Amino acid sequence: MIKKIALIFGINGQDGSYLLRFLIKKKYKVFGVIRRSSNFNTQRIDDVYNDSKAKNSFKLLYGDVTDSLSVVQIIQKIKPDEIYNLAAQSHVKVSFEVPEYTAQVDGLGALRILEAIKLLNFKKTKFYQAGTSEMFGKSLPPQNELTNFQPQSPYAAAKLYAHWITVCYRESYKLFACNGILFNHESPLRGGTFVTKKIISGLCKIKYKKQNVLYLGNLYSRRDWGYAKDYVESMWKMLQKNKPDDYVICSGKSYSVKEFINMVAKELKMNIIWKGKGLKEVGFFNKKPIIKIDKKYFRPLEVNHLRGNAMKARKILKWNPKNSIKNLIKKMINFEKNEIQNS
Ligand code: NAP
Ligand code: F7E
Repeated sequence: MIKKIALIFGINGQDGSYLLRFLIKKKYKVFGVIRRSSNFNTQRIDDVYNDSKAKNSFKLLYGDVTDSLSVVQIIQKIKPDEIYNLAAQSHVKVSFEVPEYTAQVDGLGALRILEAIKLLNFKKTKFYQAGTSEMFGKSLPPQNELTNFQPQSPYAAAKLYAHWITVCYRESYKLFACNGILFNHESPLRGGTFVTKKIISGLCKIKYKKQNVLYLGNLYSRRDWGYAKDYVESMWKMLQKNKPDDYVICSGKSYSVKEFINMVAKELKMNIIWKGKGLKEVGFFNKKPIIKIDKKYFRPLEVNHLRGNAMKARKILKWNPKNSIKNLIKKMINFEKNEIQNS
């Protein structure tokens, strides 16, 4: 049987790791692009890489979406059936500090891949672009494919360029190119500076006396959180349709950061008492202040409320998230407890 070939940019990130596992189960041969780093950066995929059963199904290559030549050469060599562009500087707050770099990677990165597919005349290669609910910015919820984009950060503006250049190449050159507009999705493999992982890791460490205080920023923004493993399936589903299109992927429910903290605390059987307001708001556990606000975690502009409507994906892709936020929290807590026990 001839295996389909997938190429993933951003393979060692959270989503890359779940997508790799998903595609290997679907019997793909997967090539992943990693950047050279001064230390090992493949922890999320090492188990698959070292698994002898996956040996002939998974290869890593060095490359970078800011380097057009490496992008063209890799695509020319691999001749992929499907390309997933997950590569990004994906932290919204950090994008205010490195806006030009973020535009290079998150905006022009997509253009470089699309241009390579066009130049090589790889008409059969399908392309997935990792778009984001951040592009909706200050548009009010519920957000769907018809909602106006009003980006509120350099990250969102860069991703919006990638979104429209994907549409442009689809319509101009008839490429099979799709935008997934994914709302926040989390997992045990989420990077430690994103709020869900930071909260779960912080509260677990506080419970087991490995940390005293957790410092956070805005507790009142609301997000529509889902489980990354469910969301990567939608990426693949988009590329299996007869026609390329754009889809919102979300759970349809939103919670504030403070509500998320309270859900995690409940699961950990920690009763948090909140006192004070604004920068003076504090969360107490057993009379000790364990959550404090630090203004360094606030952004110059905030996206206040994201809550999506995934009706189109449900109908056309037959995609449905399998895990509730409660399941997600349980999985993340279990992972964190194991990490603490093994440390
Ligand atoms: P992530 O964990 O931050 O992973 C990003 C990946 O991109 C990493 O593998 C990173 O490699 C790679 N990368 C960064 N710069 C690169 C470059 N110049 N060339 C090649 N690779 C590069 O992000 P994620 O949560 O998995 O998200 C995957 C994608 O979906 C991202 O594009 C993100 O913006 C988007 N997205 C995420 C969410 C979410 O809630 N998770 C929601 C909507 C959209 P290094 O390890 O070398 O840095
Ligand atoms: O922030 C607030 C913060 O950084 C969520 C990325 O995957 O999803 C992610 O972007 C909310 C924000 O995610 C802290 O102000 C409070 O309102 O976890 P986050 P994000 O900015 O929503 C989208 C869809 C993406 O595409 C992105 O790639 O939490 N918040 N206190 C905090 N956030 C952080 N990071 N750290 C805090 O201490």
